[in-house]
Amino acid sequence: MEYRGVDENSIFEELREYAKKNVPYERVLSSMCTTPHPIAVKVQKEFIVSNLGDPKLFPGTADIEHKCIEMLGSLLHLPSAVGYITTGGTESNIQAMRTAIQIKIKKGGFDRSKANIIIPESAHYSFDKAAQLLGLELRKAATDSSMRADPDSMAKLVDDNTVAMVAVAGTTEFGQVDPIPEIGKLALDLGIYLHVDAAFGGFVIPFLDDPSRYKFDFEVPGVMSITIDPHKMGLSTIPSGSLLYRSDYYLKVLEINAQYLTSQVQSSLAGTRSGASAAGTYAVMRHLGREGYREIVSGCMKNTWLLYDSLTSLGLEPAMDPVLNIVTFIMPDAQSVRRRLCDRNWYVSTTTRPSALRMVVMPHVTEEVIRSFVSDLKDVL
Ligand code: 0PR
Repeated sequence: MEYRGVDENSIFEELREYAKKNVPYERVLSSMCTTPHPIAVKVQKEFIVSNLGDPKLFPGTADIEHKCIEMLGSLLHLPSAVGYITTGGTESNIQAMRTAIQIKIKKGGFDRSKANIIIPESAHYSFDKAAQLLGLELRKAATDSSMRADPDSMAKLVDDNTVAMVAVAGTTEFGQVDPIPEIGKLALDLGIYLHVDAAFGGFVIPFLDDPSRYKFDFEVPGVMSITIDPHKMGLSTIPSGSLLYRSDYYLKVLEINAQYLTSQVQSSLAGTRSGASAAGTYAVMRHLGREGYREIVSGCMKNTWLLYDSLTSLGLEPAMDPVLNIVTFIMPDAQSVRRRLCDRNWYVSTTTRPSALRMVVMPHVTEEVIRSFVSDLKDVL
């Protein structure tokens, strides 16, 4: 830091130069984030001073957070659900695993040094982080030919020291939904905590033409907590994640004494945390309503099939039919295709098993973007 401060205009000029280096979302088919809804951006400024880490100082913002959880709970078939706004899927997943451990400790009769969690091999890498942080053995269950978790494989990995099982509603790579009712039954039979990672799918599945096709939320017996991210398909600003629990008990087991806070206790992982994120999330959910999200998801799915059909017409082979707005095409040299697309300022990602090119059809991936992308992909191939 220099001794003498710099005037505002110069700072803006400097920052705009930096911003120019960033890739505009219209060239990005690899991201689960998108341009946030303008209302989410607009309302944040008014809550920028709010710290939800000390909610008794900001009771109005805390009410907004509760309303967010209530809206999310009703979307996930449990209006009485409890929880809080997090920084994203990673924090929510870590916290869910921490909850499961605390519950197991309360129950007693297990060896903490041998604690393990069972996740499908398709689960997000945030569970690897959770396992490292919390000293958990990570047991990865097989997926079937359509990349869905195999409940039998999960069952085989369970032992007395299993603290949680995880299922995914909208996998990161393929956008697949695990057979959550079957996994829920297994979890109930074995008395194991089940967490559902719907970081991506939570704001997509309820708005599909036939949402009942994929049961993934609190309507499934056995599901104790759910990760659902407003900063992905919820169109809120970064960072906005959320973690919901079936009942208050799960938040209680996380409580840490914090006498110097007005609330005396804290359940969240982050201490000081953004009230602006909660306000932005509240605003966009209230503004769009289910109808608004349905329109957005319907547009994304239409474009998903447009991209799918266009790539099939090029003679490419899909890795699977899209379930959500993620398209994957088999490509042994996916990495090199990705690099060549990058040279043309297109950003896509790849999967490893099978080797495929992966595109996420977020709301900024419009029909026009798809046509221009397909034309460049054709050249590149
Ligand atoms: N769970 C699932 C199923 C996810 O797909 C992700 C993120 C997470 C949890 C973790 O969420 P946070 O990143 O909010 O902590 N999936 C994407 C990924 O890692 C996130 C992403 C978003 C990556 C935008 C790139 C990007 O440009 O691939």
